[in-house]
Amino acid sequence: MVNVIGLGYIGLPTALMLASHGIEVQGTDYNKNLINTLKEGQTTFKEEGLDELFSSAVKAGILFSSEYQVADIYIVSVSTPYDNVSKKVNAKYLKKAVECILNVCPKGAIIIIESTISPGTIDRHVRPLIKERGFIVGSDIHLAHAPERIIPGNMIYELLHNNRTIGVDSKEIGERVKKLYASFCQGEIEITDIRTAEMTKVVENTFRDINIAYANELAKICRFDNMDVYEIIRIANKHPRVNILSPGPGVGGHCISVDPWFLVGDYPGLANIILAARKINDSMPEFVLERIYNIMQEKGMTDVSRVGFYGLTYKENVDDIRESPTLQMLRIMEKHLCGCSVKVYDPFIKENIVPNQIHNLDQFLAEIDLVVLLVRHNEIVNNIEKLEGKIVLDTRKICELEETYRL
Ligand code: SAJ
Repeated sequence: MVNVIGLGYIGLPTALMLASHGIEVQGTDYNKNLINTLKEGQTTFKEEGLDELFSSAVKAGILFSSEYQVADIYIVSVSTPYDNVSKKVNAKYLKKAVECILNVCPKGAIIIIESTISPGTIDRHVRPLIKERGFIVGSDIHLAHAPERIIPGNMIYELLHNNRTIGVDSKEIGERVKKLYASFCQGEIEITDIRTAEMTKVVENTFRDINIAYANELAKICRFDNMDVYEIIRIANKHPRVNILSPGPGVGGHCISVDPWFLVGDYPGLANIILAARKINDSMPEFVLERIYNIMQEKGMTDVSRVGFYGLTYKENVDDIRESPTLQMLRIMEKHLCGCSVKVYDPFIKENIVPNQIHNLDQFLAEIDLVVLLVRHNEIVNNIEKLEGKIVLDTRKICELEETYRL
């Protein structure tokens, strides 16, 4: 039996996928509301194909509980934030989960950490914890690190098809963990040591952060010297070895905006490009606010309440708002203007989470003159003609209408 600990954006789909492929699974989360929602037959976030996967896992007998279970294998998928000051990984949730597992697990159990962690986290935080409790790693308890690579918006497809990495101390445990993931994963499964697996995951997300930062820096240079960054990227990408990503209002989500900080925290003085990239991406919400200010001046607009932010999530077609550029912009405005009267709308966010939030696109557009497109949701791509007559600041290159300003 497999006990999946932490039923968030990664743990839940993983638990459902295993259960749908014939593995006996119990899902555990300390959040009792979340467990109740799942027990009532509802999923806790939106993702294409998740509801169907949920039904199939329930039919297959998956169980949910806030208690840790006696199991042969544990998959830990809890949050691993970074410490704001030291920038190092904050392993408190991970350690708590491992401690709770040690309270119930039988000898010989395998603990697989899926949460993203910086290189050395298992050596520094998990092994000592197990030792302190009188267990021997490698005989009483086995450890593995199997970081997840799925992308929100295409999670179910990627769970099935992505290649995976498994870090372990011994080949035998590697093969057992590989067999578990191979129950559903059609990608290649690479077995390596734990530190390499830890580093590889962080390196992948850092690679993307640096590449996005390059696009964002180009956007700033092109704005300064009045060039079209999108046209330049489009043409540069015709080169067989150039593939520049898209500039945007910032890098949100709980992965790319977090993981590179682990390297900055652990290797200060060495992680220079990585730190610069983080700073560039973190500066983008402020850059967008400056664009708004300049456009308002140019148009003689003075009333901030006639400005609307379209999109609250960190990216298109997901309902995840963690570290979202829009929230960062709202926070900056709150701080500097002691309150913020811009209107906000996102088709994926039904509850009120910020002031002046509107829940209908037509009403939102009726109440504003300047619309700032911050997320490329399909809804706006398919309804672009509704923006006719508005002043548009498009941070995602969605809109080709006249009166469209870009980053
Ligand atoms: N973004 C841009 N320009 C781009 C691409 C992205 O501004 O050209 C922005 C997005 O709008 C968003 C942020 O970057 O705010 C991150 O979005 P994303 O789609 O690049 O990535 P995530 O955070 O949704 O998922 C990433 C993925 N990592 C990589 O592609 C290397 C995913 O495969 C990982 O599993 C995930 O992090 C994770 O959980 O670690």
